[in-house]
Order: sequence, then C-alpha cells, then structure tokens
Amino acid sequence: MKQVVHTVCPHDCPDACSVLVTVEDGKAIRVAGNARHPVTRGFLCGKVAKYLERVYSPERLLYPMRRVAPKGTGGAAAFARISWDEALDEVAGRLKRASEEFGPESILPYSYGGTLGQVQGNGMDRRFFHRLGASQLERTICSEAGEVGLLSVTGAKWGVAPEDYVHARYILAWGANIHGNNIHLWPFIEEARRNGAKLVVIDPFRTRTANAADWHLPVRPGTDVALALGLMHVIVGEQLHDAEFLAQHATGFDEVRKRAAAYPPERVEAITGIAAGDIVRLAREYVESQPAVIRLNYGVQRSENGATAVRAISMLPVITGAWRRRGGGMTLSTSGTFGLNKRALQRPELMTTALGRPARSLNMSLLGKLLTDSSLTPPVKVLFVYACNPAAVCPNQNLVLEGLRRDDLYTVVHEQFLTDTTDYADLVLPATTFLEHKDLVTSYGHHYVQLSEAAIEPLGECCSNAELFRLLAARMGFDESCLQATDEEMIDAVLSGGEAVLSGITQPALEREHWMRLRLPLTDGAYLPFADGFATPGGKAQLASAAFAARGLDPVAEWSAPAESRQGEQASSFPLELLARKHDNFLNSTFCNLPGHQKMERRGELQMNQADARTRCIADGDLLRVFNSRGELRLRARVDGSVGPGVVAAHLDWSRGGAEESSPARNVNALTSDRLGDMGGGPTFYSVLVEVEKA
Ligand SMILES: Nc1nc2c(c(=O)[nH]1)N[C@H]1C(S)=C(S)[C@@H](COP(=O)(O)OP(=O)(O)OC[C@H]3O[C@@H](n4cnc5c(=O)[nH]c(N)nc54)[C@H](O)[C@@H]3O)O[C@H]1N2
Ligand SMILES: Nc1nc2c(c(=O)[nH]1)N[C@H]1C(S)=C(S)[C@@H](COP(=O)(O)OP(=O)(O)OC[C@H]3O[C@@H](n4cnc5c(=O)[nH]c(N)nc54)[C@H](O)[C@@H]3O)O[C@H]1N2
Ligand code: SF4
Ligand SMILES: [Mo]
Repeated sequence: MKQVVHTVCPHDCPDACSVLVTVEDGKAIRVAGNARHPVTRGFLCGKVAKYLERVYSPERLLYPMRRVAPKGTGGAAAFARISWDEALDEVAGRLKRASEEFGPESILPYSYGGTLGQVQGNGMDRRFFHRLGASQLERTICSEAGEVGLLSVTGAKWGVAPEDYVHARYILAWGANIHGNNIHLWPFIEEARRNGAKLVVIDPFRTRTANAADWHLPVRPGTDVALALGLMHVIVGEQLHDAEFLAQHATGFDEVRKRAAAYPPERVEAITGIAAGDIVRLAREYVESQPAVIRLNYGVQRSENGATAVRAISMLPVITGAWRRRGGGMTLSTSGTFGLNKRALQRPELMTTALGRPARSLNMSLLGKLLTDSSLTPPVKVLFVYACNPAAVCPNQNLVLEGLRRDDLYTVVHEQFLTDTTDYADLVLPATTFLEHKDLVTSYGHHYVQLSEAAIEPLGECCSNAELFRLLAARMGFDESCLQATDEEMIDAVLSGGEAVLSGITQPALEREHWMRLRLPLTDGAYLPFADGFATPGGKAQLASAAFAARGLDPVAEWSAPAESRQGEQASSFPLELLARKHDNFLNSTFCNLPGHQKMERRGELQMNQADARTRCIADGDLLRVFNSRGELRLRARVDGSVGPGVVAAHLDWSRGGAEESSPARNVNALTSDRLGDMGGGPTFYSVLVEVEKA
C-alpha cells in the first residue's frame, strides 16, 4: 500500500522545504517538494531530490562500531561491529570516568548543522549535556559574526519574507549565492524581475547567481565595510536619505554622516576594486528603485571584519527608509522571528545539578586549539560529535587533526556515514536520517513552523539523536523525567510558553496543517518587520553602537583590512586571497560521498584568474601545489572567469574527495585560518592568503 508522509528537510539551509515522501511496503520510493507549501512550491534542490540515494546508500552506517585500527585510519575495516548494549556501556563508562578524574567540563559535545530540527538537533542533546555538566559549545562556526553585526543595528534577527520579494523593484544579493544556497528564494526574484525588478550581485566570485543577474559587482574579499560606507557617502551627500524615517526610528545618524564623509567613491574604488562611477550608480539606483531589498547572506561575515561589514550593510535600509515598504528592507536570517520556548526545550538549569553553576563555554571554531592547548583546564578528554563533521569543516584542519589524533582523547561520533571525523573516532554510532525520525523544524529563510513525521522505520540499528541521549541518560543513572521525554513532549515544550507569534500553533494543529505561518503582526496584510521601529531596547536602529565602542571598534563602522588580505599586514609571502567556498551541489561536507551527487560537481580544482596563472606559468588543468604556513593541498588549475586578479577559489569537500595526491588526506580547511573575526567569535573562512605553484 502506498502512503504519502509529510516531512521537512532539516539540513542546514534557509529553505526548510516541505518534503512529501511516498512510502510503499515500509520503503520510501519517492521524495518530492510539496507543491502546496508557499515557499517550497513543488520542487527540491538537486541535493535532496536525490535523497533516497542517501537514505539507502550501501555506505550507510547501520550498527555501532568500535575502532580496531590506529586513529587516522578510516573505512569499515578500521572498525568492528558491537552491540548497542556494549556501545552504551562504553560511552557511559567513559563519560563517568572523565567526570570523576577531570570534572564533567572535560567532556565537550560538538554538534552543528547535520539537523536543524528542534528535537533532534537542539533538544534532548542539550538537556543531556546540561545534566552532565559538560562544557558548553559556543556554536559560532557559521553565523556568529553576522548575528552580532545585525543585532547591533536592528536588535533582532528578523527579515523580509521570501514571498515579499515579488514586490521589490531592486534586489541586492550581497555575499549571497541565492541560486546555489537558497534556491527557493529564486522563483520570487524571477517574478519580481518579470515585474521590472533589477537583480544586482555583490560577490568576489562569479556564482550561478551572478551569472543570472542584471549586474555583477566583483568586490574584493573583505572590503564590504568600505563599499557600504561609500554607498552611504553618496546617499547622504546627495540628500537621498529618508530624514523622516531616521528622525523617528534611528539614533546616531550624525555620526554616520561624519564617518561616510571619509569614504568618497574614489577612495572606496581603491579599496574595493569597484569603479567609483559604479558606486555612485549603485547608490542612486538603490535609493530610487523602491522597494529595495538586500538579500544579505553569510558570505560577507566569514571575513576578519565580518561583524562590522554586516553592521554597515544593515544601516543601508535604515538610512533609505527601505523598511517602510512591503518588499523593502533586508534579510539576513528570519530565525529570530520564531519565538520558541528554548529554555523549556533545553533546560539550562540542569547544569546546576551537576556543577552548581553554568559550565564553561568553548568556541567551536577553535577546535584545533582546544584539543592541543596544554594549558586548558580541564583539558578536553571526551569529544562527543553528532550532526557535525569537524575534521572536514573546521578551520586550520592540520591542527584539528593533530588534536583528534591524541591517544588520550576519547572521541565518539554519531553519524549516518563514515566521514573524515570518524577516521579519528574511537566509537561510531549509527544515526537516522530525517525520513526515519520525527521533528519540529523552523527556518532561517522563511516564517513557517513545520512538523516532520517519520516516514519509515530506522534502517538497521540506527537511532535518532533524541533517542540516543534518552538511552545514555538512563545508562548514566540520571533520573530526571525530562531526560526521558518523548519527541512529542519535546515539541509541546518548545511550542508552549513561546512568544505571541506562536499563538494557536500547537502540535495537534500542526498534525492537521503540516505547516503554519507565524502569527506575525501585519500592516495592511503585510509583514513589515521594522516599519514602525526596531527591536533594540530604545526601539531605534543603532547607527552608533555602544557595544562596538566598548570593544574598541568604531561605534559606527570603520574599514580595516583583514590582516590576511592583500591590503593587510600579512600580505607579503602569500599573495593570493583564497575563497574556501561551499559547493552548489553538496551541503558543506554533506553529500560529498555520494556518487550521484559527485557527478554534479567539478571537484579538486582551484579556480584562478588568467593573469595570476600566466605570471606563474600555469595552464588550465595543471596540477598545483596550493599552500600557506598552515598547510598545503594538490588541486587542478581551472583558469576561468570566476574570480578577479589576486583571488583564487576552492571548494569544501571531504578530505579524500577531490584533492589529488594529497596524502595524508586533507581538504581546503588545511589552508584556512582559525583566527577569529571582529567582535569575538566567528571563523574567517574567507580571509585566507595562499601561494600557488605547479606541482
Ligand atoms: N548548495 C548548498 N547550499 C547551502 C550550503 C552548501 O554548502 N551548499 N550551506 C548552507 C549553509 S551552512 C549556509 S550558512 C548558507 C550560506 O549561504 P551563503 O551566505 O550564500 O553562503 P556562502 O556561499 O558562504 O557565501 C555567499 C557568497 O559570499 C561570497 N563572498 C565571500 N567573501 C565575500 C566578501 O568578502 N564579500 C562579499 N560581498 N561576498 C563574499 C562567496 O563567494 C559566496 O558566493 O547556505 C546553506 N545552503
Ligand atoms: N572552508 C569552509 N569551511 C566551512 C564552511 C565554508 O563555507 N568553507 N562553512 C561553514 C559553515 S557555514 C557551517 S554551517 C559548517 C557546517 O559544518 P557541519 O555542521 O559539520 O555540516 P556538514 O558538513 O553538513 O556535516 C553534518 C554531518 O551531520 C550528519 N548528520 C546529518 N543528520 C544527522 C542527524 O540527524 N544526526 C546525526 N548524528 N548526524 C547527522 C551528516 O551525515 C554530516 O556528516 O561548516 C563550516 N565550514
Ligand atoms: S537542502 Fe535546502 S533547498 Fe534542498 S531540500 Fe533541503 S531545505 Fe530544500
Ligand atoms: Mo552555515
């Protein structure tokens, strides 16, 4: 008998698609985008359209396994199958021993974007580690800097709804590869363009989005602060700003006026590589073609000055009053709109049971340092990895691997596949996919709460994240009932006691409706996030920020060159700026291992400019050594028009997937830096200098 089950893609993607799974005799036979969902609109990305190849891959991990070969060796031969009983006993024993000898903070949970579901990715795991008193993980690896920058101006992670892009007349994709990373925004942009809108892309890489745009401005990496200030220079200088909106809804405009005066187009051209005339034209068009919307994504903030860049860009729709109109404003993330009851979901107060105080916080972007720093007290003795592939995705891979290789570190990995990280695991535990478990999924690109039902039984002995931590809590002898809560009880917990936007959004209602739009405040039927003021304590956009000033940064925004950039202090020995980018058809390191997905990508290449190739006598297809002080990689030259002079690009992949003759196995993160960006926490994947030579 055939049955169609409503699920939701929980992968780390703003689109959070509604996925219909057809099941026959217990087997999923088809996945399809739900045509009725207002953002999914009946299609899936190329990655998830082939999802059954992932679910039923012969490579799926189906049983717990224990390491029987030295750390650093991978593949099934490095492990021997054990029972769940043995596995749980072993993990519980290790957790207890580390707690007794070094204190529970010697245990580090390490998770990120494998699943964004509230129950599986943010729920029972947190309860468990809080109860244990383990170190807390600062989950900074993706969006930390951008969040700080955005909040410093607007006070909330709210943004324009994707559906409202159809009303825009000017769309600025700023460090946003919409076509690759956020494909469900594209149909709305196409509709806007049919109505006369113009799409402009600001990106140092000629992305699919840039190829399809009306105008591509290849800005130099890490210079967006200057570009934003240059636009303000023109807007304010030509009196194009919205004085009324500013007077009502912003503070600090005088400081902006003074700061922007120091960024005339000629100066900004010298910094950004964008011609002065183009800066003037862009500023005028942006103001005159209202409603104007900026799709800012996370590309600009993976830079040493990324928080400041997001801060400066976030000022533009304030200064121009773009927030007044439907389809005007900006979207970085919509995640702050959901108003979930996270405290009830995650139970942070459980930390006091174990420690009598909150546990220490460790920044995930510094994993290599954390694992190798002999002064860290207590040291990390147990690393518990789930929904994450740190050996591949963390910056400064060589240091990360040095840490993971430690014999006195016990590493357990809960995974769907053997990955770069399991190459260093002492124990691997098999995880379900979203077809095999239930969850509640929100989004960082739209405004729908969705219920994802389990479509099929778990394969083999796979176990969901929530179930794993329930089982472990029992083995540890933790008797709090919240550690045995069912998935349904967790969903009720996170929905009830949330903010007003969740009123009426309950589990029974979601079982009927499958998804529900947040009860957003509407003006004439439209959601205008900041038309009537901002979410800061005083209700005004902060064009001068006390928090930035307190950190010794300019209270408005001031451009400074990333140390690792051609204009920075470390420019000498490694003259090329590397963009260590994501693939359009993989999702960070997910999908890299599947043959069908591999066919959609060109892997193991370094994209470079004709001029840089010529000065190094490099021809298209040559095998290259790409290197800096942190590491090296072998890649094939692809001399194309993707990047300008002085910039090269390579893609994130599995260590064994694409880089040629690189033994031991490494990926592009062997080259990236674990220097953190401005305002503290975020990684700097796009502030990287390298040199290239023929291998
Ligand atoms: N297909 C696919 N989709 C994905 C992902 C994936 O790996 N593959 N990853 C998901 C995740 S985790 C996230 S966070 C989102 C991220 O989505 P995006 O924010 O769109 O992600 P990025 O590709 O990191 O950055 C966007 C663009 O910024 C550009 N960029 C780099 N440096 C600069 C700069 O200094 N200035 C400017 N203006 N642009 C710059 C890059 O060339 C890139 O094209 O996408 C999600 N969706
Ligand atoms: N060079 C470079 N590095 C980057 C980036 C970049 O652009 N360039 N992007 C950065 C960004 S933005 C991000 S968000 C991070 C992402 O880093 P990660 O969060 O590590 O993301 P993935 O590489 O997708 O790995 C997720 C893993 O979780 C597993 N998984 C999926 N679902 C589940 C589940 O339900 N349970 C369990 N236990 N496991 C599951 C998948 O099999 C996969 O191996 O990478 C960062 N690293
Ligand atoms: S990865 Fe993104 S676009 Fe693809 S199905 Fe999942 S949510 Fe949709
Ligand atoms: Mo991310």
